Amino acid sequence: MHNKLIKAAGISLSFLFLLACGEPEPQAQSQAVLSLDADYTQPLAAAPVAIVPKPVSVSPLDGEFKLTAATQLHIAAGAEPVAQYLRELIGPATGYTLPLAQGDGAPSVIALVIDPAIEQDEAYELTVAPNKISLRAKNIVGLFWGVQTLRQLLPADIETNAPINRAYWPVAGVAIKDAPAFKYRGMHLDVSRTFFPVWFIKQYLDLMAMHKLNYFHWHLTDDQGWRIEIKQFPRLTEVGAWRSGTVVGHTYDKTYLNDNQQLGGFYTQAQIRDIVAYAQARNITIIPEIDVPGHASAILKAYPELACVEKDFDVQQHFGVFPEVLCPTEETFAFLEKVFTEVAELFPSPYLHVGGDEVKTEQWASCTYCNELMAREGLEDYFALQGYFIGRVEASINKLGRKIIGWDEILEGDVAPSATITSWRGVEGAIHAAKAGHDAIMAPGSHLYFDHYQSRSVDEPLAIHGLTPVQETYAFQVMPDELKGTEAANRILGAQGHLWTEYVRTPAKAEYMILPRMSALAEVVWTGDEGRSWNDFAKRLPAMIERFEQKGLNVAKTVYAVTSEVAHTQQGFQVILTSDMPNTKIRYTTDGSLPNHTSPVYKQPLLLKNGGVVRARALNTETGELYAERRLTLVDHLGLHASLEVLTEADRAWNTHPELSLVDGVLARDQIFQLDDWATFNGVDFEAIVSFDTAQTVQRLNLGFNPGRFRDFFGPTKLVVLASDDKSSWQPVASQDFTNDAKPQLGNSVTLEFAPVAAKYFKVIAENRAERFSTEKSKPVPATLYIDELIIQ
Ligand code: TNX
Repeated sequence: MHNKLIKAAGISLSFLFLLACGEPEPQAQSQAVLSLDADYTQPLAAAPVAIVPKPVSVSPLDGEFKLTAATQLHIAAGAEPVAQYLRELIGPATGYTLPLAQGDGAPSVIALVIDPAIEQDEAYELTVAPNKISLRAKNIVGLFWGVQTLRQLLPADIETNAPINRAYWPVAGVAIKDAPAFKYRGMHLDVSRTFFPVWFIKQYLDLMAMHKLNYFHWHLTDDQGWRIEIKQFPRLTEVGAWRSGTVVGHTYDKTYLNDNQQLGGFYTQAQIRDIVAYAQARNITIIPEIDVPGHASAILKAYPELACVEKDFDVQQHFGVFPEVLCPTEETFAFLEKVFTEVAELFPSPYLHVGGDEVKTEQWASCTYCNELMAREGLEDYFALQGYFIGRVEASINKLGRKIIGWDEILEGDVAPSATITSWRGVEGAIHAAKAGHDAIMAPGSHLYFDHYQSRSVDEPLAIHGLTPVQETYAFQVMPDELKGTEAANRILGAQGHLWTEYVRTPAKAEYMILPRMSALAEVVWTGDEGRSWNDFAKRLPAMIERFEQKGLNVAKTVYAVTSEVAHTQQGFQVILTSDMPNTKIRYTTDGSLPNHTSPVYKQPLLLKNGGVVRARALNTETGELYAERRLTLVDHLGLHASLEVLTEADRAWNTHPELSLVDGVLARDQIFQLDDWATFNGVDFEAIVSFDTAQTVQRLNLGFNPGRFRDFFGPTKLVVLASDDKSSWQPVASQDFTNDAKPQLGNSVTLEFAPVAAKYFKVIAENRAERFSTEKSKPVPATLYIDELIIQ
């Protein structure tokens, strides 16, 4: 029981940075800080070179280039669009127009050169000398990425839209050579669950361009709304783009609230053409996704004749996986062919995404037509029917001269090798696909889903579930070891980050979820598996965050979240606090108060003899900013000195050792909801035996059942405790009914207090309600009981 190491940090990288735990020296960073304080009459120092994603090589050169109103552009034939982009990029802040160079002798020139000597696609070379910035690439794609690098060499306030009157804009002398590690570098956005306006999509594309990301996977249709105008089927948007309410809070919470507000929207074909052109000007290919045959509620509300069953379909008002599925009839395939024909006219992408994820087959099972079709086609199961469905859609799309991409589920249906796979359920889908001759895109939820929480801070806004800190995204290895050096390695095209938007209801929150995880992703796919290191990235990241803020974006600072390791030893709880960022100190308290600028600075592991509350925040030593807290509630109780045997069946999918986590002294009820911290019981009671070496006196039990600030779960209906000295005859000690629990009365835990009883063995029973009503499934399901800690006192 002693020296139990409790993994409270959940971040594998954190140990690497223990050395930084002392009091770090403030980094000497002279970067162009905050335009608000800048004195524009004084010459500004050039920004230190801090490029994200990290280029292949960066060599400092003497001197600096001064960008002024007199700077002229030398533009290679064909490079005009890049020149135009550069002008638009720097125009608002500088007011400069960058006229064309007249002859060779101009004193201040930016040259955009097409150089056939540079062989690799998308590669570029950038040299900054006092009189000339020279950017060379094989083609305009490389030039465009080079402009993104040049942009990051300029002072951060180049990103503002307001004009800044400055004598010149300095660029540090440097020679950069660069090329991407992977050719597919993507970001996904779900506009069905939340509809985002055109300006936001353009901003998303701008951010992608800044990060040298080149594929935008646009998730345009789902159960909660159809978002693309299709001329032949107007009801898709007249009816399918609107829902008459949205769940308030999380779908899986115990009470279902709905805002009853009509909500929706869609992109007209004109808007889509405009967005496609905008993306093209940024070297971004937009891959539209029309998700079939599942996630079809919005389609079926508009055209119920495409369903296998008769039902009053609706555009869904909450989130989850629904049984609504398209029926594999000729009518459906003809419909989809027409839809994809219009989609293909709008999007020049070589790929069209057909979805294929999370298909429920119950509506197929109840349909005579489907079963006859299966018999006729020799389809053995519903996976095969799904394969048949995707195969038919693929044939239509191939006729349009395009290739399909599908989520990894489509592999289960024997899909043709010409399909590319987006591997979201881990990396195995991609490995399997690559070996079977498919191209594949890495998209594992574990590292690349930006709808997950980014830190354990209780202050994190509601997220769907999961924990994917920036560090975790950064650590993602695109090329699996087992494929390295094999033929199949060529099939791994790259990777993409995802923003599903069930719980991302505003542009500001979307910005928060992607920034700066998008920066970490960029380095994963551009810099590649070799040649990048967190320590190095962490030094460059503050400059990137500064650029986002200059743009007025809502950036998450969760990368500054303090991480922790807790061990319980003979002396008490030992707490190690870590910051993964170099420009920080950690300030902490143990008196329950929120740390402020005068709280103690963390220097060495803390020892809390009898437990207590540790609240810690990182302090940015450059800006003075204090970030969101890491809170640890540690309780020393008899359970830490006992062994625990769980008698009922725990769901061990996420937490393999509930016997340990239930008595580790670390409470999870005041953090984000993270499944691995909780013992989980589906449709069964929690029943456990606590065994002591010698008899102990017990008079109080407490069980936490409700996670975090933004979730609301059912607690146990009853607590029962029995005692025994031989583990066979049990004496009742106490019991209490909590059937009518409510969060405001109970808080996040239930407590049972009783007259002291001494015994070697205690049996604890927390009764679970038999069922709860599932909003997702619209019917009662077995209730789940979560318990973070069994506090025994
Ligand atoms: C699974 S990823 C889904 C989406 C959800 C997402 C939430 C995939 C192909 N399907 O419908 O939005 O999880 O993280």
